Amino acid sequence: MLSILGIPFDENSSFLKGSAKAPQKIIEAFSSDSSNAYSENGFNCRNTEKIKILDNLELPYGELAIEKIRTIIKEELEKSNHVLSIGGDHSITFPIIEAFSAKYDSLNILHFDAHPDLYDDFDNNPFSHASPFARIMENNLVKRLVQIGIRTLNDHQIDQVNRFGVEVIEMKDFDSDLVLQFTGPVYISLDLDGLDPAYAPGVSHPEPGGLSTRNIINIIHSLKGQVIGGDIVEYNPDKDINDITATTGAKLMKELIGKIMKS
Ligand SMILES: [Mn+2]
Repeated sequence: MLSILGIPFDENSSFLKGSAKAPQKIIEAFSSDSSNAYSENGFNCRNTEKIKILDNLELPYGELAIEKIRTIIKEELEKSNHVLSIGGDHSITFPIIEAFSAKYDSLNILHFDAHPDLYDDFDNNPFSHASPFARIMENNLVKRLVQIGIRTLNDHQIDQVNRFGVEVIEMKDFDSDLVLQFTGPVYISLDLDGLDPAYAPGVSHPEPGGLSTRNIINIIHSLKGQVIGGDIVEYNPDKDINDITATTGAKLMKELIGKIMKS
């Protein structure tokens, strides 16, 4: 069983709010009759015996929200084997990974993003959406972090990459024939701004020169390893054009579900 959980939370966004409105829009696009329910690897994503769409999480303010996300994901992982979270800003990934690492040993993270999100501290907020992977790595929650699509490294973040041994595949070095191999469970964290803004204009921090939708789908399809969960974050409906980004988020949601359920 895989549970889909909307996490409408954007308190830790540093520049623009709006991603709290994302889960409803992406799940609407996912459920829309404009497309059928199948992932490209042949899984019926609307099979209600295997896929459960939960009500969006209702969250308190501040650090209590982080605690609640961790608790709910832990509870859900006890009931279902897999959880796919729809954010929200990227700060949700830290408490989610705390919950996953309690269940899964030797966890790997595959992280698509324009940004490494490794700031030790951003605007005096350790839970900033610019910092979740610093919190994950300093707490030794995963054995391997691979980042793809990165095109915003600064000196501080290069220091953090080296400090934590992060494997960064920068956009300038990206090879579209890339095939990734992992030992042990893989969690996929997908920030929609990893895509080029041409494919996903509805984000708070658009960074031109990014991945195509097909690049990401090919990496997910060709990945060798067991994918056990993931998240799709940072969609900002206020910045979208004709729901392009919601539709793209829903497509990637299907491909992630297909990969999880068939891997
Ligand atoms: Mn980003």
